[in-house]
Amino acid sequence: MFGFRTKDGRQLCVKRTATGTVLADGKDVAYELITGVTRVEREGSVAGHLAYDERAIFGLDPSVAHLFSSVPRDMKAPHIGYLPATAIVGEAAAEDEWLTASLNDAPAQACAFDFMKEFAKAKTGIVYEGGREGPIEYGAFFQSGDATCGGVTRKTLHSNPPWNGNPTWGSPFAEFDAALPATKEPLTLRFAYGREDGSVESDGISFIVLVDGKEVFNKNTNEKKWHEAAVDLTPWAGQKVKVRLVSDIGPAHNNSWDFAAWADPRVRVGPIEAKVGVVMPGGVAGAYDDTGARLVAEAATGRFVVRMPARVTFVSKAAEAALPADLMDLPYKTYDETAGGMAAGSQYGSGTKSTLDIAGDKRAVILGHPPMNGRTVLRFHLTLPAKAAKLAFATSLMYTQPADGDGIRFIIACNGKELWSRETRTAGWVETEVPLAEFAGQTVLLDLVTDSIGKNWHDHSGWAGVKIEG
Ligand SMILES: [Ca+2]
Ligand SMILES: [Ca+2]
Repeated sequence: MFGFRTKDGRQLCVKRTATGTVLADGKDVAYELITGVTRVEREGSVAGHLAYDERAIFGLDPSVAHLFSSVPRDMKAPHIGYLPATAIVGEAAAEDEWLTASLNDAPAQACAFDFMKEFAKAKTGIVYEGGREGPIEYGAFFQSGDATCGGVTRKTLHSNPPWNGNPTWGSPFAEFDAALPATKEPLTLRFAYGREDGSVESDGISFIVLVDGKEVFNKNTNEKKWHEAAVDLTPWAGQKVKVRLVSDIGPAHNNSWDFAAWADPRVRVGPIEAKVGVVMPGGVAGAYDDTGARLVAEAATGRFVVRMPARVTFVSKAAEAALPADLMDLPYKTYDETAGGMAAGSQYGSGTKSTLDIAGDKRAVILGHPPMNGRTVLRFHLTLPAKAAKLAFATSLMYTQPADGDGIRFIIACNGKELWSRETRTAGWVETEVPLAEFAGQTVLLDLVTDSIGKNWHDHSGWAGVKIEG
């Protein structure tokens, strides 16, 4: 406990409590932070935190200081009304007609092997063409430290492939001797992977996991964002295994700017499914995870079974789009999405209707201009017809970017699942068709997204002729 004196002579004290810290002048609380716990049972709320019931606020990330408020919880607003103690809520947002949230394991969940802690004992090296292995050299590294993807910094093991004087292509790896516990509970390797923000140009990195030489995970990405991953290790329970993480330079063997990061890899003990209850004023018409899978509700409780980690989308009922549907004529909302979350907002006119003239080809558009290190989301809430439909549109930057532009990415996402994207630094209409068949007959959040990739300089852009067609 220690004190501050204010300009008007009052004495404010910071007190540690069981659930965080309080700054107070006697009984007069200036502010209170909740930290170190996932749940508090009391009146009040945490601004922006969407998991609570009448009794408690829950699903709090204990590593984050949450600003507590005496404002009562809004039981009628869309929120997560049930979540098991094994789960916490990351980034979340809601309007009356939808709720999206990132769900992850509570850190207290039992950990059988922590790759970060065991890293000093790991063997690192480079695997070359033909499978030959050598030590870390030629400018390569595989080390522990903070890394940032999509503006979000996490504790990681991160790597760079060999490049300086390397006679052939190769990829860095770290290999761990892990004694997995003999348990009947599921064992799951959990981590997040991504291409670091400092990487200028990369054709992608393949994040590969081998258990005793057997490939159990292989995902290629060139996106500067965290992708959560879960790999089932239950078949190896009770065994001593070699777990190898390979930051592979990709199928084209292009090592350029392959700054690869593995965030918080660990082996979790326990089920990876969580049951999630959601309260929405209009009821829940559809529930999805970010693979596009429809979540099934338990008949008895109405709770949805979610495979963790997941980014989940819940939607209320929406009118069915009559085909062909011109999205310029349908209602939509414009949001800014950054590391700080998602909120209604516009950047340099993003979300407004205008025209773009690209070398004399002038078209009506909805403007897209992302925020710095973020995205503009044009969100349509609608029900797709039962018959398979497709989305047709054209995209362009307003002008070709000069040397200090880092490009833009246009993305189509449906219920949080990315269906299409393209990255560009040059102006020119590109016509695209994206099938929507997998969402036929379903209520969706259809997002037209412009991602700044990093800087939002010269990212003026537009979406033209966006139509849902049969
Ligand atoms: Ca590569
Ligand atoms: Ca940019």
